[in-house]
Amino acid sequence: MIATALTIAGSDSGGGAGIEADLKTFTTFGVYGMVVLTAVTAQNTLGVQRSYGLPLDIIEAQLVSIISDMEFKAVKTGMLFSAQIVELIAAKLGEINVKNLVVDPVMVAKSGDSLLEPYARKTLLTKLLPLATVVTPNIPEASQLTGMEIHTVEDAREAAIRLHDSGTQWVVIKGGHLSNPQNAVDVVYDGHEFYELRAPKIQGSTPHGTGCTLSAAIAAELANGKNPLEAIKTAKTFITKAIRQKLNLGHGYAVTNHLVKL
Ligand code: PXL
Repeated sequence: MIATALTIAGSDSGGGAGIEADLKTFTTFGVYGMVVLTAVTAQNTLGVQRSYGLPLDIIEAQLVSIISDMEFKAVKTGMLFSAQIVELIAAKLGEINVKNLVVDPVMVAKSGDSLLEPYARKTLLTKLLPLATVVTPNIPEASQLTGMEIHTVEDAREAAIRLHDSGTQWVVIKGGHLSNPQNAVDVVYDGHEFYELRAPKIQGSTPHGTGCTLSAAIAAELANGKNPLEAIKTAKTFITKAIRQKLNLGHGYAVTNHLVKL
């Protein structure tokens, strides 16, 4: 039997982030991917030109189609666009008592364009995070969700404790934005212990699509039967390579290389 995973996310026409990044990452991990599309962005390496949230009924119909017929071993969520979409997804995933849910609390694109209505942050925290096995905020997202400023690894630990209080089992705070010149330090917390995952900081600017790719890799490894800590560690190794071998395909940002060999 092949491992299977579902991504609930938006489309990035440029293929660096969003559902395109998720499916490519699933494939690299040998996982068969399924999709519930929430939003469409017209996007390239220069930024997001347009963005459109799909009507609730077609989002619900996609979920019902998959849930009523197919098995998936893990789920990840990415761009959810609005509070109403977050509510819908949380209600449906709650009904089926979802297992192995990875929530990437996507808020803004690398270009600074908004991917989630500000009002929806609270819905994410109160409705979706309680269902999550793993949540993977970067520093600005963790800061928005907890209402605290995060500058140091100590701050990130405090934010991880607060996010764990929302009901999520594992918190991964991605340290790429911390002011540590040598290492990218991710803080991982399961409610009992802290783990710090370090990788030497890669020179040059970070490519587009790293967050989607990391969370998709964690979901893929959960689908492959790994425990959360193993899945998180393997995903970190993978994203480090995918950043190092980033691709220059347009006139703006480089994109994450989802096809690197593990
Ligand atoms: O990186 C977050 C993200 C998620 N989903 C879509 C995106 C982006 C970033 O641009 O476009 C569709």
